Amino acid sequence: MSSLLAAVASNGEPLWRTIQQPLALKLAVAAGGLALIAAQLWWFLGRHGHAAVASEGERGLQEITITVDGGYSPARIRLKAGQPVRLTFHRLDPSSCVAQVIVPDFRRSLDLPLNGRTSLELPAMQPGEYPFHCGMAMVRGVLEVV
Ligand SMILES: [Cu+2]
Repeated sequence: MSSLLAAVASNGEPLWRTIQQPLALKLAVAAGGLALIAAQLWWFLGRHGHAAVASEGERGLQEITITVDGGYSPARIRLKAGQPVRLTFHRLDPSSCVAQVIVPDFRRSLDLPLNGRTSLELPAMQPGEYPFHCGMAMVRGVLEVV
């Protein structure tokens, strides 16, 4: 390690030197970094608000419209177990990121035309959580079946 610290350029100047920073500044930078990490985890993994409840139609079909604009709204949808589901995605966001939605547990994917409404029917589910996300898994939602 000491040989590294003693490294000098051909002109005799040290290759780098340590700049002393006040401890408070180091702590502030570390705290800022941790806060950003926490915000990122919350954004990608956290629960954002309460679950929206799907409406119930004929023969117990549960229906909900999900607006796709920057994210899924609602992103958390509460459904009843044992009854079929129709999700309608209304895409307003021109970003190609959200042009496709995937429900991995059902091996279903759906292309969402811009400004269109596209429906996906899913069979009755067991209680549990079933995530859905965009083609790159950056925009996320979850079906909360109880
Ligand atoms: Cu995406």
